[in-house]
Amino acid sequence: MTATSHQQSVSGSSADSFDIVVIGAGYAGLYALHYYRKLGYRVRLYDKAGGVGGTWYWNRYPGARVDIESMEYSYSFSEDIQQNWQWSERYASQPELMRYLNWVADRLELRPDIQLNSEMKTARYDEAADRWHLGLSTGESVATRFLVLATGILSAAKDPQFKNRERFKGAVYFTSSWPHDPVSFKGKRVAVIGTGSSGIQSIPEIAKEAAHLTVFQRSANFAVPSCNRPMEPEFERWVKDNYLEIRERELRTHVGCAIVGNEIRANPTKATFEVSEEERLEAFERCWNAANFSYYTVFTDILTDKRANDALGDFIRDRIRAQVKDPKVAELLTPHDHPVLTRRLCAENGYYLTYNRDNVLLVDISKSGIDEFTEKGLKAGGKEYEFDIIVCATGFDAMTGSIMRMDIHGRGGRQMSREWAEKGARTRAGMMSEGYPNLFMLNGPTSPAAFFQPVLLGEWQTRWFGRLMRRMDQRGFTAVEPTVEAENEWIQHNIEVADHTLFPLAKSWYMGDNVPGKPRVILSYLGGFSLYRSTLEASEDNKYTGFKLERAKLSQAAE
Ligand code: NA7
Repeated sequence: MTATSHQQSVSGSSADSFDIVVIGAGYAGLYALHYYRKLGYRVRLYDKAGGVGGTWYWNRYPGARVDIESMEYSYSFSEDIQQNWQWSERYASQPELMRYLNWVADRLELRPDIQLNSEMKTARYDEAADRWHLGLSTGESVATRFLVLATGILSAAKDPQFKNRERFKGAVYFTSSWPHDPVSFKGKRVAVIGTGSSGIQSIPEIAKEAAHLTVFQRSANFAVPSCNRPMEPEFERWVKDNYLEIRERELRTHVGCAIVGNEIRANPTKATFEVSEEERLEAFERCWNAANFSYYTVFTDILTDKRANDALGDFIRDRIRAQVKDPKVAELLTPHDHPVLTRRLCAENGYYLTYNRDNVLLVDISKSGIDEFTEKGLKAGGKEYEFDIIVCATGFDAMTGSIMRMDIHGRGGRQMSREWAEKGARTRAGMMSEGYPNLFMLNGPTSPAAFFQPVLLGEWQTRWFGRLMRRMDQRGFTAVEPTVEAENEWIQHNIEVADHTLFPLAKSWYMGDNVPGKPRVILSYLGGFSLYRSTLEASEDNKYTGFKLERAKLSQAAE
């Protein structure tokens, strides 16, 4: 007997028809399955992967690790889970995150309602029946009243389209879809292309093993110490004893993280130059010794005032230079082309020190890029380099990629990927899109997902949708979508908020810059979760202002 088969289905639908289909078995999708099942809905979760874990299933490259404290980057909805799971490190590694998510899936008995190796390829909305019809990679067709996309913000790998890629006779690996069998670099000549978070995490690990490593850097990024260390039992006890307060505080901070070092912190109250230079440097130093998320809230104006931001930028630049022996290499690794924090701050674990090793070479490709792949390696800046292995750490079509790669057709056959390719992501609060009724997004584009602890955001959004579906069922509504006006208002608000920050000054995946042809617009809401939450709760309290609720066509005809 499955976990749900004994529950009363809300709609009483047939075997291949569900109340809710969830796509994606990462943090957000697993919780959605659990929560909606508990509400009594008939739910099925599909994922193209061979296991649960979402982004952590795929990104299993050496050194992969979360950049948020493990005690915070974990489910908050269940005391049982919070209290009974033990993290071994302050910042969990990919294998530990996988163990955690598998443990959760077992503990909540989720597996009977999860179908793996099943990618949703198409979704078509049937306006007459208010149903989504889904086509899966397995050839199956499934119908559902509500479709929940929990497909992740960094899950659609970018294809860097290197010229003559097929010519290279050695092995090519992508950090974003790392093999399950261990990759040996022993005695090998290895290249890494890309120095974002994935490159910065994997480079030190690869360098330890490879005969020689060449890193191809197109742009330098800011990286700060990950501050990872074994979990201290006293710290773990203190967090577990204070989880209630910590979780509440997280929801009131800008980034969804309340722990800095071993303390609970609130949002900043002082501006950078309101304090003495000594105090300012002390605050930066505290961040250096704490966690990379603490930098985002070190002072009130750090993301909005260029001079304030430069003070922090200079502090980190000095620290980068101090770690690298060769001044020319140090200068190449020091970013000057964007304000700090406007690209995701990377968490490093020996990254800069790696360039002091004899077996590591940094090649600046900021002007030339990669010319082409060759039989023996690759050419950059007109020079050929020979390799056994090339690792591409070249990033993602962030926020929108995973949704746009599915063929989703809403009212009147409207195609989401075509509309978003032309106009950018169009949503109300990153939750729903006009013309695509009953399609819910968790951590969707223009939600705060890339700028707020995504596990908490996914939980909160899941419950908001849960209340909406309950209300619809109680009142006999069968379809919901945002109004065009509410969607336009959100898009405008999102842009205006970003324009008050320094984010538009950087080329970044937050702005869609890393994918050629992608419309340039901020993809993550920067106004803070408090404002985001109050906007959506106010709508809910007011009979869902900004959303259109409709009754079934058949019942309307009968009235
Ligand atoms: P990122 O941060 O987007 O980094 C990708 C890196 O790859 C970056 O250095 C890029 O240079 C480089 N890149 C991308 N395409 C090319 C081509 N065609 N040629 C050379 N170099 C290229 O992705 P990550 O996977 O590292 O991290 C993603 C997020 O995961 C991260 O922000 C954290 O939130 C977790 P560029 O900067 O574009 O010049």
